[in-house]
Amino acid sequence: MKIRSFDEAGAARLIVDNPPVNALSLSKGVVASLTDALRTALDDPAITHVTIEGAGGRFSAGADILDFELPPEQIEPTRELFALVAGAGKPVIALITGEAFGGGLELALACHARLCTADARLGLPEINLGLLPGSGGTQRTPRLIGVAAALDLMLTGKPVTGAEALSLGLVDEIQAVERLRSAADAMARKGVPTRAPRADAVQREELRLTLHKHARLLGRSVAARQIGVCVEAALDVPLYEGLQLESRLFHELMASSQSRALRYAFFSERAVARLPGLEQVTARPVASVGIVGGGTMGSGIAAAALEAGFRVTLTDTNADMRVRAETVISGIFDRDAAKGRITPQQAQERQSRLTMAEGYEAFGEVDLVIEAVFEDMAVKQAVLRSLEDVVRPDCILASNTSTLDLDILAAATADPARVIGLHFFSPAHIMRLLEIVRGRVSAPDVVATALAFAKRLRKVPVVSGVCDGFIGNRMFEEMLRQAYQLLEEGALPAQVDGALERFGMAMGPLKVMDLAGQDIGHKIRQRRMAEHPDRPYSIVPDILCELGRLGQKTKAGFYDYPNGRNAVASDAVNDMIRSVSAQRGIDRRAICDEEIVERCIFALINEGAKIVEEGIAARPLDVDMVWLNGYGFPRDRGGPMFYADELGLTYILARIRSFEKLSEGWAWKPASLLVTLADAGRALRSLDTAARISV
Ligand code: 3H9
Repeated sequence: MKIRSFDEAGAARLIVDNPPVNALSLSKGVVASLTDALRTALDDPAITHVTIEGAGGRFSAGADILDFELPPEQIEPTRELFALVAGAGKPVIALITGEAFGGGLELALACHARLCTADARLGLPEINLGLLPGSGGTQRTPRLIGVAAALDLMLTGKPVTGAEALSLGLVDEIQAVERLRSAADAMARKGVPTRAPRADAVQREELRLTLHKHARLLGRSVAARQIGVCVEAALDVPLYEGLQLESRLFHELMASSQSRALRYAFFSERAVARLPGLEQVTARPVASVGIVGGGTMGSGIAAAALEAGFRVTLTDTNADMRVRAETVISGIFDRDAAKGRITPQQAQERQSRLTMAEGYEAFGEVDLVIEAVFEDMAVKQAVLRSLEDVVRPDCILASNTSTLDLDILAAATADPARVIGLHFFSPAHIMRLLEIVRGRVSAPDVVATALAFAKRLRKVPVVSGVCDGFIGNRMFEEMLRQAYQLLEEGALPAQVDGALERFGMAMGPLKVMDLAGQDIGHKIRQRRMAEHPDRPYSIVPDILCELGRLGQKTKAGFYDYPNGRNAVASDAVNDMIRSVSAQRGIDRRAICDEEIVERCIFALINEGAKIVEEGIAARPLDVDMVWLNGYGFPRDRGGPMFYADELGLTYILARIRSFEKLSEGWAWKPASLLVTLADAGRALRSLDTAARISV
């Protein structure tokens, strides 16, 4: 039963009970049952007022996102329900605990009053799905709390706490959870509060200023612009007309490519942890974690694990490194406390679960050990072998390698089935992506444990098979190859990065290499040249290294960094690039942004398709989640695989074949998977059927 109800003290108590998040589902009958229960209460003369609450300590996470495939008229019952609530002849009061998000908050806004707990979370996150609040939010929120606060709520999508909601005027009272019902009864007896409307002229000025504040977002997000349109209408037209406009724009947005991409991202981020084939596998319990190595990665991983509630033991043979690691970790928690993200007590409690140790003996009872030592096969193999002598037989051994072959690493141990890769991205306590590298013989329950562990760290875990660079770096190498090639053919760094940043990448690839350090790329290229001496490589990045321009750390790379962080175009580098072209006999030509984007992004798509074809990634969505969460691919384009489907595989393939004629044509051999799917008129997304995705 999705709605429970009972009568008490003259009140009808309606409880939304649709686990896990009490979504106001149409297809599961939640909206219909709530409408019936409300009608019954309103028709019953013994009932003086109605309260609505959510079961399990959460009010409602909003509309059921899976319903969004329904035709527009089938979504109407939600709006009809909210109209019934707003127009009820008896007070209807929302009692909010946990989350009231999206349609959940809009239901509460349609009520005549709202009571909530201080720690409840209220928000209108529809923008994160490329939508606007479509059941009254854009009209009722500004009328209740003013346009500035309403726009901030809708454009950031960030929730506010109950206490903040009270100061905004979004709710009427804060109450302890056990007092909510009786306080609502008292309010109904006294009469629900009413508010005076705000002065029009002030509101108009606030609208102008707030839209100006969010100008950058408005430039990119269609939903943001439509939210602005609706909120402006809230100042100009009666509620009824505003609601009609909102409904029309909501349905337009639903069909937009940005919204489809963002909804795909929402479900895919959850689907990555449900790896096909592991459905019946039970994860091993993990309460304590050992970490080997107190460097940047080791410290970051320790901070992430402590934050998630694990007991952590960190070892480093070097006493100075131990001191440094402890300072780095406490610094992370102190900064969080100073910014008000956690209390000083929480910071202390996290730190208290950390034990520093010199040797591996301290790992006797831990459930999982992650080595984060120097990136060298022999060093890492020696660490794993030594660990085997002290840990329990069921303890999982994880390596944080970013480049080494996990199968060779695991082969050095007596039980390779318990070895897995956990490729954290730096800074490890912040970056959401975690590549879980599954060795040829990694045991299924070891993979399932790694996934469950990552979920507890609130990471987006993507399982990758063993290959050079795993999913993310292997694809990035192909993007970089094009970026370097474009430099030699006629583009300059600011143009390459600019085109990709305008496409939506968080940072252009050349700036990424300046941040990572040109010496890292140099090492990888040396390896590649040894593996394939027959292939031509761009020499531009190697000359940078020879010039000592290693990136941000030397204040000079592809760009100059006079203040250490902000990139400024370098005449010296631009001249060097031109002279490389001359030296290689290349007639430099004008290159347009479109060519830059196509070559760099289609290179990702082609390599991503090969990765799926080889089974390195289980599904296209796994590739996409790597790129959204670790490499700054624009979320509103869904990821390289989703974007390929949006453009059409036939088009992508035709362009890839035309690029095959370029000087590095060998790098453009089309993935067989692309050819097969394009020939069959199918999309990459059709391979994602195991995931619960509807776009
Ligand atoms: C809206 O309301 C439109 C209206 O304005 C207009 C209507 C006309 N629907 O995140 P979790 C699933 S738009 C369907 O892992 P947590 C989720 O997929 C909506 N399913 O848990 C997952 O499924 P699975 C505006 C939903 O505790 C499971 O619930 N609302 C929905 O870490 C658990 O989720 C939002 O955008 C949904 N609305 O976080 C809220 N929400 O287990 C989006 C969740 O099969 N949701 N699921 O993978 C959230 O922010 C988080 O899920 C929440 C819980 C904070 C609620």
